[in-house]
This record gives sequence, structure tokens and C-alpha cells, in this order.
Amino acid sequence: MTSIINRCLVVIPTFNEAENLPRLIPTILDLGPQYEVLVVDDNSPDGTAGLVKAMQQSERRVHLLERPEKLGLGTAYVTGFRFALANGYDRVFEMDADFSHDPTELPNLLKKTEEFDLVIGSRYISGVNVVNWPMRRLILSYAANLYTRIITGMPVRDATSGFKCFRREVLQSINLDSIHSNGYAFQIEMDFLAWKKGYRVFEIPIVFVDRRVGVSKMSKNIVYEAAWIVWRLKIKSLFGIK
Ligand SMILES: Nc1nc2c(ncn2[C@@H]2O[C@H](COP(=O)(O)OP(=O)(O)O)[C@@H](O)[C@H]2O)c(=O)[nH]1
Ligand SMILES: [Mg+2]
Repeated sequence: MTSIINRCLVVIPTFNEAENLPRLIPTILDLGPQYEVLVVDDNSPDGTAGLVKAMQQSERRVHLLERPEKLGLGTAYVTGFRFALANGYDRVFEMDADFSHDPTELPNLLKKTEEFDLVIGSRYISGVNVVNWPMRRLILSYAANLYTRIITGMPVRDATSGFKCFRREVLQSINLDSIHSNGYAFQIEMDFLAWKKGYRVFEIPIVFVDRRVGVSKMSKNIVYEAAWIVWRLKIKSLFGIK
């Protein structure tokens, strides 16, 4: 039996990830010829974009979009999604550059998109699978997910996860112009919109390991934004606002 190979784009937003990309990108490309990578870099001072350009010399499956300044993770993804839609990819992944998301899990996410429209790599399905996070951060993340689930009613255990795979149709159906959230709020918003549209959402367990190199861009504002988006989504959906 011949199986149809889907063209997959792994979108990786970056800000100062020069220490991680040279190991991450080859690992993804080695997963198979259907995998391509799009780095959306926000003018990283550490020369991340230059490294990607060097890789592009010998690899046609590496793509780069450069933005002039640090504009946030959500808009970086929206830019990447538009690229994916314009260039005919069937599956679109979100993934961090810092190895918190294990690239060898990508095929597992992909496989599940045969049955589901959005597959999320979840830290909170079978217990708590987070390695090396300070307890404070873990509690915050877990509580944020509980709060999101209670208020929105969305049956997703890890709505702030940034490791996921969309079928193209999901991204096509979402009005990307309406998305302005940036941090964890962005992840919640994308999951919520897909779920509300009736798409089949599924979570697979993953282990999330805190970054070993580079620095986190997590901030207080990102947490406030996420706390607020949950109410905004809930209220908008109650009034049927798209
Ligand atoms: N393009 C872009 N990427 C970003 C921005 N903020 C974070 N990232 C990237 O998003 C991913 C997750 O960010 P990270 O700092 O590891 O967040 P944490 O895992 O929540 O601590 C990494 O690949 C970052 O380089 C941004 O403003 N613009
Ligand atoms: Mg990280």
C-alpha cells in the first residue's frame, strides 16, 4: 500500500537561538524528506539568521523569514502560518528552538493528524512531564491550564503548549488577522478557535525539558496576557463574535 506523504513545515520562531539551531535543524531534516523548516527570526543580535542562511546554501528544505525587531512569538507564528498556506504545506508544526520540545516526537504528532485536525504535545496528560523547571514555574503553568479549562470549558489539558501540529484546513479556517496575542495566550487562542470550529483536537503525552542553553523570553506580561485572553475568548464565543 502506498501512503501519501504530506509536505510538513516546522515553524520555529527564534530570538537568540544560535546555540540551538545548528543541532536542531539537521535533526528535523533527518526525520524524512517531507519535513521542511521555517525559522522566523526577529533580528536576533546573536546572528541566528546568519546561521540559517549558511544552512540554506546546502539545504533547500530550510526557509527563513526575517523581521526587523523582536515582535513576539504569536505574530511570528502567524507570519509562519501565512507562509505555510501560501506555499501549499499540508501539515504545519509549532515548535520551540531550545530543545524543550524533542524533535523526534514530530513523527508521532504527524501520525495522529491522520485522525485529528490539531494534535498537541501535552505535558499534563499522564501526570506531569516537565524536567528541570523551577517549582514556581511548574505551578504557574499547571494552574494556568486548570484556569483555562474551567473558564473556557475546552477539554485540553495543556493549552499553553507550543508543540503542536495543525492540518492545513484548520489554519485556513482561522482568521489570522484577528490574532494579536503573543505568549501563552497565543497558544490558548489557537487551540480554542480550532476547538470552537469543531475541529478534532487530540493531545499526546510529551516530556518537556527546560532549555539548557540560551535564555527564556518568558515575562510577567505574558502571564497577564494569558489570564486575560481566557475571558476574552469566552465572552466573544458567548456573543458569537468571530
Ligand atoms: N521570533 C520570535 N521568537 C521568539 C520571541 N520570543 C520567544 N521566541 C522564541 O520562542 C520559543 C519559546 O521561547 P522561550 O523563551 O524558550 O520561552 P519559554 O520556553 O516559555 O521559556 C523559542 O524558540 C524562542 O527563541 C519573539 O519575540 N520573536
Ligand atoms: Mg523555552
